[in-house]
Parts: sequence; structure tokens; C-alpha cells
Amino acid sequence: MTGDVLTIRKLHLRPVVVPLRRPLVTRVVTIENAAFVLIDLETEQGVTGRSYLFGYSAPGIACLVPALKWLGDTMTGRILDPHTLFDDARKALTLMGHEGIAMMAVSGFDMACWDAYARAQDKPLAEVLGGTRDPIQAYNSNGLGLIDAGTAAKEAIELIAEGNFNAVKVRQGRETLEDDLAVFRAVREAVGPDVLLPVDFNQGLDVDEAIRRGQALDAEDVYWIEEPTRYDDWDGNARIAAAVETPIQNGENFYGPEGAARAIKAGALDYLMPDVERIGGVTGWLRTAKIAETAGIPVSSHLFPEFSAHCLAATPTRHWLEYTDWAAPLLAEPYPIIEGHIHIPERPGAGIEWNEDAVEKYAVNA
Ligand code: SMN
Ligand code: MG
Repeated sequence: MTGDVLTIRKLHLRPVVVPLRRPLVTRVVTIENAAFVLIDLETEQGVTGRSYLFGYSAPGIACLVPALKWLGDTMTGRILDPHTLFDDARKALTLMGHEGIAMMAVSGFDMACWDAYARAQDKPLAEVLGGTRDPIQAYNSNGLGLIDAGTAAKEAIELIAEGNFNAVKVRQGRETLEDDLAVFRAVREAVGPDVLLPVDFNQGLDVDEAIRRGQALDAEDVYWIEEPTRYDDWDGNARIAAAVETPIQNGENFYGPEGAARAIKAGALDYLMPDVERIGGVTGWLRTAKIAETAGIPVSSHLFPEFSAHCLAATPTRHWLEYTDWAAPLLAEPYPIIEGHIHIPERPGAGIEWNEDAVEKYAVNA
């Protein structure tokens, strides 16, 4: 069957809500449960492509399901060629817009298509995309929300120990700069000078305050400053990037390669971290990686460690994988983390099989 041309039969969608081991408090949202839509793309040839979308909350996934269903119905009977289906999928939903929920649905569909396409060739997706299965450096992003200094220092040590990580991300955006500095310094003191500490404001500051806090953080050995202000204030982010020495990281909320291109053109970032469910799945990621390569911008990932690992493997300016284990309970074999690196399994495609007992346990209606 290897190399067969595939034809799309049906998109199966299963909403699930999984409790987080460590609830995450950020400036914009507190996440206690992770809500996902599991996607199984069935083909006439018996190959099934698998991916999932993160809807943040149960109402979030309830918004994603109808868009995915629409796309699945539209694509039934089509030849599964991920090189052309991405643009066709965007066109199919064009009257719903090219961003937001429409783009998330296209991304989930695109990922499932690439998975099926690589499975049909019996190769890991990374190799189909021109990369290798070499381990990719990862930071542990499973905690360190807006918690107090003592708890953060203790949690940082635990997070590092979970996979001998060399980097953890510290959420910021407390009431005052002094509150943020106290937590950052407690974490730095606990982990020592060699651990990399990016910080994340989750868009929580206005531009002037971001410059003030950013310049204060310039003296603190911060690895990057993520989303200091509204992600789409291109001029504002450019002002921050020019005024602050620490690299500005942005991109988890960019929709499609167009969003990334706009930000890079505006000088709104030093580092780029696309989210595979917003940037346009694997196809959107690959186009974005080309733009970043041309501009010499390092590319990291946001959430989705499995698909992101394959995409980063094919990204010339690959930087860091953001590791979260939120979907791990749903997977038959979560990707191993060894010595701070994620290891891409030898399995075909994106290497995702569901843990059906867990899927049944966490299933919800949407
Ligand atoms: C984040 C915010 C909201 C949900 C998940 C993750 C955060 C990150 O910005 O970069 O991890
Ligand atoms: Mg972030």
C-alpha cells in the first residue's frame, strides 16, 4: 500500500477535556483543563490521518467543531494531496475569513492530511518534509504561571528535573514591575546562572509599560521577552524591539504566513514562534519557515509538541520547541523527552495514536 494515492472519505471529530497536572495562570487566562478536538481523517485506502486542535476551553472547542465539519464535508472525495489542499481548504472557508476559527479548522485539517500522506509513504513526517529525526532542544512550559516567588522557585526546579531541561518559561505581567522582578529573581536564584529563562507577558502591557519593564529586564539575564503587548500592534512591537535589548519573541497568535510576514516586515520581533494551529498547519508552517529563513529569524514553536517537532525538523532557522504535556494523556505513546530534547519517534506520519481508554474517559459533547 506504500505510496498509494489517497482519497478523503470522512473527517471524524471527538471533543475531549483533560485536566492539567499544573493549572496555568497567565495574564489573559487561567487554564485548568485543556480542551481538544481529536481529528481522524479517514481515507478510502484505509490510511487514517490524525491530528488535534486545542480549543482552550469547552466553549472554544464547540466553536471549532462546526468549522471542521464543514471542511470535512467539502473535502469528501478529494485526492489527498497536502501540497494543494491547504489553499483549497482556505478557499472553501473564505467567506468566514482567513484568520480565527476558520484558519484553525484549516490548520487541523492540513495536519491530518500531512499525517496521512506521510503514513502512506511509511515515513516519519519530519523526513517527508526534508528534515531528520534528530532530537530538538525543548523548554518545559508546563507551569510557572502567575504564582508567588517561593512557589515559582520550587516549581522551576521541579520542571527542570522532569526532563533535565535547560530552559523554563516564567510568566510575567503582575500588578507592578517590582512584583514581576521579585519572582524572576527568585527563580534565577533557584535555578542558577546556566538555565535559560524566557519570560512571557501574554500581551498584558501597553507599549510604554512594555518598554519600561523590558529595559528593567535587560539587566536580569532574560533569554527572551514574549508577547509584551497586543500581538498585532505591529508598530508598537517594533518600538519595543528597538528600545529593549533582550530579544522580543512573538508569533503564537499570528494567523497564516501573512501574519508572520507582516510582523517581520514591521520589525515587530527578533524571534518568531508560530502556533501550528493558527499559522496554517504544516503547510502554513513551512511557508512561514521560508520567510523566517530569508529574514534570518530564529523559529520556535507554540504548544503542539508532536507536530511542532516535525515542523521544526524541517525549519532551517529552528530554535526551541515549547514542551507541554497537556495532550499526553490522550496519546498511546507520548514523545519522549531526554536530556532536555524531544525525540521524534520512528513511527510513520506524526506518530500519533490515541489512548482510546483515555479518550473515552475525557469525552465531552460539543
Ligand atoms: C500560553 C498561553 C495560553 C495558552 C497556552 C499557552 C502561553 C505560552 O502564551 O506561550 O505558553
Ligand atoms: Mg506565550
